[in-house]
Amino acid sequence: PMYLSDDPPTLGAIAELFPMLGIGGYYSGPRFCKARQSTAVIIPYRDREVHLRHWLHYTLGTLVKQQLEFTVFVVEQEGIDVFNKGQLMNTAFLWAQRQTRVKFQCFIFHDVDMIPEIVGNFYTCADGKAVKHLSPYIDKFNYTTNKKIGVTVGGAVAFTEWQYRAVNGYSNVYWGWGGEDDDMNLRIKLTGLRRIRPDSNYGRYKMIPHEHDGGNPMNKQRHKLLKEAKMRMARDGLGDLATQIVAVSLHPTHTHILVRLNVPHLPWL
Ligand code: UD2
Ligand code: MN
Repeated sequence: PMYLSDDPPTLGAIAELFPMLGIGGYYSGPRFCKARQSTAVIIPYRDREVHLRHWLHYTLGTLVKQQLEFTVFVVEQEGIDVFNKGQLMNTAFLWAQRQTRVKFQCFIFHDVDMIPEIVGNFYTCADGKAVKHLSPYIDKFNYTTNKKIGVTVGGAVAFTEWQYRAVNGYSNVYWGWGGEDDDMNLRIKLTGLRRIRPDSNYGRYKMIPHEHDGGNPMNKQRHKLLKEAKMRMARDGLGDLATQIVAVSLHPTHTHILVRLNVPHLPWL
């Protein structure tokens, strides 16, 4: 098991630990060879600074050791309205594709509180129709997976550009906690893709213990939304995303994207 301190290094101190990263946290890969894949790690975020410091402190070194070309994108929802993880993911995916000089082949959607424990769990994508769920074995669940726990593709999941476009990205309609990961799992199946996982020696993660966030109340409509997922899939996602990028800042360890969402009236709140 892994024990984390209450006070991880500051962002400035972490930057000093990783001088090999360029502007915006871009790592061009090992010096004497070319990385096979270029990976964008996309982290939905709001008000979890201590988790982000832990994540960067532990994971940047892992990514460098894996000899990838990569950038970490932290995509933050502006304001205090209900959180919408799917819309943040979609926004960051489109931005990473359109606005940067790097051609990313692999997009990894990653909770800020999930710390990979094994350096050899590669942050790369699989070929063809296999979507890679990187994080099936979690300390909180004693590193076991079973149907009761119900982790589908939550935590950390890797798509090639083609795969992510084929599923039309995440659904945009899940506000608050829950459902968007199960909806994505369904999209993967309905699109004819399959889900693969590293074995239990590799896909191991620590989930930093936390309470439910105030701005992310449990979505009481999530089961209902999931029932209509199939019907919605073709239009709901990358295709009908309507978000605004407010600011992008290039930090020494990561690229930060601040996003404004159109928040509807949510009767269940
Ligand atoms: C599970 C899933 C997660 C997601 C969620 C339901 C696993 C391992 N994780 O995590 O992927 O599907 O259920 O929505 O299965 N966040 C913020 N600020 C907030 C709220 C959320 O930064 O105020 C981000 C952050 O990256 C966090 C992620 O959203 O890790 C998921 O939220 P959570 O950690 O509260 O949900 P959890 O742990 O139940
Ligand atoms: Mn969590």
